[in-house]
Amino acid sequence: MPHEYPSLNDFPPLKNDLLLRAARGEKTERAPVWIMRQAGRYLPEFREVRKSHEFFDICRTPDLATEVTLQPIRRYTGLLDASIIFSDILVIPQAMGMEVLMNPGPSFPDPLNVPADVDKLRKVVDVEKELGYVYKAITQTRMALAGEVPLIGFCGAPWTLFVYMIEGGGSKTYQKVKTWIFKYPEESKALLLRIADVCVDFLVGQVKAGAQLLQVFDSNAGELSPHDFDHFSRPTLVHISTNVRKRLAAENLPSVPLTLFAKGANYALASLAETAGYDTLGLDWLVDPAEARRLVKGKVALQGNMDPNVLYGGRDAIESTVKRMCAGFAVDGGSQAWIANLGHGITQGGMRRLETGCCRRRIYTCVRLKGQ
Ligand code: 1CP
Repeated sequence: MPHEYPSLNDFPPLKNDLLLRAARGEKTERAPVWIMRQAGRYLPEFREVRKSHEFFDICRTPDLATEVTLQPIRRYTGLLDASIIFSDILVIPQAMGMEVLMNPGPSFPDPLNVPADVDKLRKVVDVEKELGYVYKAITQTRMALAGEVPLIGFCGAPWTLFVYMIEGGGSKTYQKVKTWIFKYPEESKALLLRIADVCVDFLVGQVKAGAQLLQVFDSNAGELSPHDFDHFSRPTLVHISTNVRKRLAAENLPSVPLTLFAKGANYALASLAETAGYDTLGLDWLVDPAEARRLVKGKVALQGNMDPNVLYGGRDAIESTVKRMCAGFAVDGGSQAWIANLGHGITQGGMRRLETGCCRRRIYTCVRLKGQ
């Protein structure tokens, strides 16, 4: 059954728009906070759901996806300023016709070994048909959130998805995927653009279903040299931002803010801010906040960037890191165009409770740690 899209007026009014204002570059009374992978394995209530459901079954069942998306929002009532729909970046390779298992990390039984294997992918991907379950989950979650916080939609960036599709899972050496780009550059670029087109459809569909901000995860960007990033990732990221914006306008959909998290690509911060077409750039912890501000010259908002392992250092380590982040990201001494987050996903043994307040007068953190 095709998903019935709600009209925007059907959704409850948003009570906390800090995230959306910060993403648009506005000055906010404090920095909004959300945490990458906030719905996931560090939460006992998530592990409880996982006991009786396979990972992708949760993604494909809107009631379950809604439930686990809401878990961190309930547990940390008032502390998180955004929710992110529970899904995975690897639903796009699935939609393109590849099998993906989760045991416990992602694995592809039949990865793309040589360019001829691309013929095994669906020629035309009907994103609505393949991923309509994500749209249902988004609509249902946005209703259930009752306007408490905005809902983030997302997808993996083409380069990062291409890595998984060729390596067949996470990789330490990136040898197979590097073989592709250096031996078959034209075939690689063609496949990357095919993936980018699916990303565009998927992101537009998520806005239609109710997503209020979109994030593109290029988690493997840092594996490319600056030159190769310019050839194999950047064009696809620009393709996505340009076409998503065009389609949203043409289909009379909200012009939601776009965030790009290109992990490890801090070498490209200045040029991404200038030309990639995203409102916010997510940062890992390898770049100093004040240096990042200097590089982007006020052209984009910033998100990040605490090393998730600082959470293991205890209250003092967390507090001093948060204070340095607040000071480094501050503009005119205040919180502006900054979304407080980690520099990558929270790990399974990460924090139980994080509260970050950041304003000119007072900075506080209140964090409880949980053992592994
Ligand atoms: O068994 C389980 O429960 C698996 C754990 C898990 C979870 C909770 C995976 C497997 N994916 C997810 C959910 C998920 N993944 C979300 C929604 C939850 C939230 O953010 O609150 C999101 C946004 C992702 C995105 C994702 N998946 C990325 C990009 C972000 C990042 O971490 O860099 C990537 C690279 C993936 C692939 C993936 N899926 C799962 C794992 C363990 C991985 C990474 C594996 C690897 O290191 O290669």
